[in-house]
Order: sequence, then C-alpha cells, then structure tokens
Amino acid sequence: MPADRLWTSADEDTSFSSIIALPGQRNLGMGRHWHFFCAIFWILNGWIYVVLLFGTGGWRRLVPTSWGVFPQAASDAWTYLHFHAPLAGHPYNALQQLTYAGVVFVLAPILMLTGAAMSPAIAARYPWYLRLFGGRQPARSIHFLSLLAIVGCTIVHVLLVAVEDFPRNMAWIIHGHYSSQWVAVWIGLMGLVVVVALHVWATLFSLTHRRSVQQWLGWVIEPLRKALLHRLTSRQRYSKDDLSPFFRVNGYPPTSPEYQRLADRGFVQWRLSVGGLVEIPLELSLADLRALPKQTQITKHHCIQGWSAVGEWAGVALADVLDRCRPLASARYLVLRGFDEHEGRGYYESIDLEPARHPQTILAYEMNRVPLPIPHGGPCRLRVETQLGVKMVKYLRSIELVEDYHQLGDGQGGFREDTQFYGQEAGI
Ligand SMILES: Nc1nc2c(c(=O)[nH]1)N[C@H]1C(S)=C(S)[C@@H](COP(=O)(O)O)O[C@H]1N2
Ligand SMILES: [Mo]
Repeated sequence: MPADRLWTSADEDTSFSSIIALPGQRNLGMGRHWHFFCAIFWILNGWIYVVLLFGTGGWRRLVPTSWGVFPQAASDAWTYLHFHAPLAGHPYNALQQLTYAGVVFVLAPILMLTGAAMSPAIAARYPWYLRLFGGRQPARSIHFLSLLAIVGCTIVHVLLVAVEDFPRNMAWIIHGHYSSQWVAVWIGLMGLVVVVALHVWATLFSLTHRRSVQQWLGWVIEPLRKALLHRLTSRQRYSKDDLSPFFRVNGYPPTSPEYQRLADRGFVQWRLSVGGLVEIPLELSLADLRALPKQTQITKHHCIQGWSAVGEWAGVALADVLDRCRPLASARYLVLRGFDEHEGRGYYESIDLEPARHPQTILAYEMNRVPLPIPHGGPCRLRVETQLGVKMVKYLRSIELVEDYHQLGDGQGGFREDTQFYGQEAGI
C-alpha cells in the first residue's frame, strides 16, 4: 500500500471477467446475490437428493460398505491411467463410488460449514466456530478450494461420460436404461445448452438491470437471511492478544468544510442529533456520550470485501440512547447518516430495532483506547457487531427513526445498497 496517502480497501476493487463470474465486472453486490440465491437452491437440491438417497435405498450405490473399496479404487485409478475403463461396479466402480460419496458426504458439508464461517453474525455469536477452521481466512481458502474440487470433479465426470460411450451413458443418465440412446443424447445436450444460455442471459440481464435483479433475488434471499441470522447477538470476547496490529480503513473521511471545522476544534461543537419518530429528540455532544455508561468490547470487524480485523471499541450502548429518546410505536428502523458525501450522495445506512438493541451494538467514540481516529470514523461511529462493516456508519452526524427506509435515497436501505447493490440485511 502506498505510504504517502490514505489507502482504503475500496481502492483495491478489481473486476472479474463475466466469463468466470456472474455477472462479473465490478459487481460484488450483484455477484453476492447470485451466490446466495444459487447456494439456497444448491442446498435445497442437496437435501432433497440425500433424503431420496436414503428413502429409496439408493445410498447403496454411493456409500462404500467394505474397506476393500480403497485398494479397488487404487487399482481402478491405475486402469484409467492406462486409458482403459475399469469394470463397472453396481453400478459404479470403486473409484467412482469413492469420488461420488466424497462429493456428497464430504465436500458438500465442508462447503456449507465453511460458507457459514463467512457470516459475521455467526462469527459474532459463536466465535469458537472460526477456530474450528483455524480462522476466517483458512475457512475461506477451504471454501474456495472445495469449489475448485467440485469444478474439477464436474469436468472429469463430464469428460469421462463423453469419451467412454457417450450415447450409452446418456441413455443411462436420462432413461435409466440403454435404449433410445440418441433421444437421450439430444435431451442431454439440450439440457447443457439451456444451462449455458441461462448463464449468458443471467449475466447480460444482471449487467443491464442491476436494480431489478437486486430486488428479485433479494425477495428470495433476504427473508431467509433475516430468519437465520438476524436474531443472533454478538457475544465476542477477544483478548488483547487478538488485536490486529493493523486495522484497514474503508471509506475516506468527509471533506466538507463543516466537518473540517468540527475536527479542527477537537469535535467539541459536534452534536449527534437523534430524531424522527421519537418522543424526545436528542442533541448529544461527545461529553454527553461520555457521561453515559461506557461499554468496551474487543470484536472482529468483517468487511464485505473479505478482510477482517480485531479492534477494541468503547462507547455507549445504542439501546441506552434509544431508551432516552423513546422511539414511537411506529418506529421500525434507524437511519444513521455520516458527514461524508460521495458524488452528491450522503453516506447513510439503516438497521432495524432488533440489532440496534443487541448488547454489543454501540456508538463508539474510542478505538484501541484512544479517541476514535478520523479515518476510522471520528468522532463517533456505529458498531453493530453481527453485521458487515458497511453498516457501521462512521463520522456520525445523525440518527433518525423511521417507519420505512424505502423512500430514502434509492430506497435500498443504505448508501452501499443503493450504489453497490448490496443487500439490506448484512449478516453474511
Ligand atoms: N460514513 C461512512 N461509514 C462507513 C464507510 C464509509 O465509506 N463512510 N465504509 C464502511 C465500510 S464498507 C467498512 S468495511 C467500515 C470500515 O471501517 P474502518 O475504516 O474503521 O476499517 O466502515 C463502514 N462505514
Ligand atoms: Mo466494507
């Protein structure tokens, strides 16, 4: 990183080719929607498959029942290496059986378990879970390498189906018997064409209709994400030894003269306004915040871009502030606004009252025992430890309680939701 200027993680955004990513280019938000949408389908599909497998006795094809499968698999591999096909088993040879069983019962669960480790909500509620994998990065590496293993398996599998005896194999796959082979070949090829066409269409459509895709996929993803992750509370208690020696920055400090003036005078004139649907609107100075009960916590921060860092934060429980301003019954969301503007849009994010009242959700005015440094959001920022970093508005200027966030900005619930198409619930 250059030493002569502030360097943020957004500066490192690189684009992916649409050929290997959906939709590719600089669309992390869109890629995440497709990722989660497909993951839901893949998991459902997998469960149905496994239930049917055990419900029908089909598991006998996949699950080896004798140790002899290992030497036999080695001998089958040797046969393949000589470009011959080993004798078929019932119906698979030993190497196929081991491979398929490995994909279904080892790789798939590993993918699900390591995927869950990417969730800040799960990592916050069960910090021990990350340690199972040796940390967040090892979990991500295992997740990615398992994906490569699945892709490798698919390629080898399709290749062998094709070179061994394509019409016969397709008939077996499609009909379950060996007649009408060319019908099966056509059905199979059309299936592949549909898959490719769907992929191309989804990519092109996502690139031209990002907002619609964000909303449509969001209808499937958000309810599930809310149901699974939203109620988890952060119970992080990292120790001083866990503190990251370097905590990255994302988002440049505000450049407005107003903020400059406040910063120049040590933020003594700064006020946090808390208003909207409340009984008692508040104007809180730093001294007011410091006079409230102080809460300190060492937690892991997860940026949507992948990096994480452990820091010590101190401030006021947001629940305390809510108790003081007394939200009206109609208030459902908090809209937090920062002083920074990007191409005319102010940074804002929304959270609902559930995470707002979680015990480790605080308005932090200290980081690692010093007043919150400006790059990290001085004088005050939100810490909502079960969510991704995007939610934790820095350089706070106001909190507004609202009934709905759809009439704000582009209606997606936050600056990065509006401009980068992220989802409003940020538990993974
Ligand atoms: N006001 C404001 N808050 C913000 C951002 C921003 O650009 N502006 N970036 C968010 C993102 S994406 C992350 S990961 C965290 C980064 O916090 P840090 O700079 O202290 O590491 O702040 C969040 N809060
Ligand atoms: Mo981020």
